[in-house]
Amino acid sequence: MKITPFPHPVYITRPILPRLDILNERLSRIWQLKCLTNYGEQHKALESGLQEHLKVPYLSLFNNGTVALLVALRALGLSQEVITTPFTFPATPHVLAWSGIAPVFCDIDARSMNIDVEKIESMITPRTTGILAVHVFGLPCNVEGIKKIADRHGLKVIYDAAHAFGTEISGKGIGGFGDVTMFSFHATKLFHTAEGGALSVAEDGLKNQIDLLRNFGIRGEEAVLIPGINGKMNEIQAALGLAVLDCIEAEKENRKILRDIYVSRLKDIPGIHLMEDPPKVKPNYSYFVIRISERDYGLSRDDVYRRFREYNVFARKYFYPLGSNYPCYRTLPSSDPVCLPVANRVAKEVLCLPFYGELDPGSVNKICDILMGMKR
Ligand code: T4K
Repeated sequence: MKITPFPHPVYITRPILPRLDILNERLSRIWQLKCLTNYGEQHKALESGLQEHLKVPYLSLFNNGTVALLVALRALGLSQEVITTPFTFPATPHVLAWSGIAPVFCDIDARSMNIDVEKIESMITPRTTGILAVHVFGLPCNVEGIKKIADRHGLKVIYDAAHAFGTEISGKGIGGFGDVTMFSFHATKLFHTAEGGALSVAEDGLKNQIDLLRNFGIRGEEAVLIPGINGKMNEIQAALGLAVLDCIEAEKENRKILRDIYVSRLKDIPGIHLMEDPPKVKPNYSYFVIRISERDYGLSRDDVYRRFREYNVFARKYFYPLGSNYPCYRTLPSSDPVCLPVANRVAKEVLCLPFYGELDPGSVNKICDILMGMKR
């Protein structure tokens, strides 16, 4: 049977939109108080609500995840070289470059697509000050392995958990590992504030330093202690976040249903590989990712991506191109593709399929039909 294209574009994601009347109640309160930013009551409520939801000791909200990462690097005093992954969104290596730090790209693990712990140690030099690892697609890095290496060499660890809102390892929130963890609350993320982010840390001293950096280094009305930046989340973002937070559990339940359909339809197709949840990990259902082996499937990832577009399906090649192949980083010694064989292969195989709670099961089945029909 001929499959017809979707009548409207089907995107990789759509943001959770809370009921307008619920959001309006919060907006009315902001209008009443005329406090639009600089830590009002919405901000306070979201900061403590998320601290509890994410099971982290301390949390600071930010206007986006990228500024949060910049502040994390500054708060930990990182400099010279930081080891990171090339398989990530541009923000990860860019915050290093913006901070005058050289990104040193380490290859990734073929299964998890996260930084390969076995390869980190060989990249450490006297100039290395830290590790910036990414919990790609919401599944955790080998946090124990990274901790051992960091402790052995006196390195700081920052996790980019932009994708990992709500992921847990053995009941512990993902933001409880490393020195600092960054969350992104961009509209494309599971939880969002349109634009926004947060840092979680284990110690109150570091939280105070982060909060100082987030607000220009200002302490009180008459003291500016350090060169800070403007990283503040405003009241309207925070109000949206509070309304979205109430929708998160229902969103995850819907996504689980969709994921189960994808898995049951795609798991036995030769050449299509699905991500598996590692043991002891509570997944957050942030992305549905397939990897396509051209040799076994008969079509390349790029073929599949193009064919999907003919059906109005806008799958995404996260993360292609690799950070190490951007013109601004490809001359770095660690960017040599010979040193990054897994990342270079994986970046040509991955495809993120449409995945959000509002997507109906019929559409997911149709996306699977399209994928399976491509080979005929
Ligand atoms: N680290 C990692 C690992 C990250 O993935 C990110 C962000 C960061 C750091 C930085 O955090 P932030 O500073 O952003 O807080 C999107 C996001 O723009 C980006 O924030 C995100 N990662 C990345 C994974 O995805 P694009 O270029 O794919 O976005 P865009 O505009 O093409 O959106 C994708 C689809 O989502 C659209 O086709 C339709 C849908 N969409 C998007 C938006 C913005 C909507 O339905 N509504 C919307 O408002 O990067």
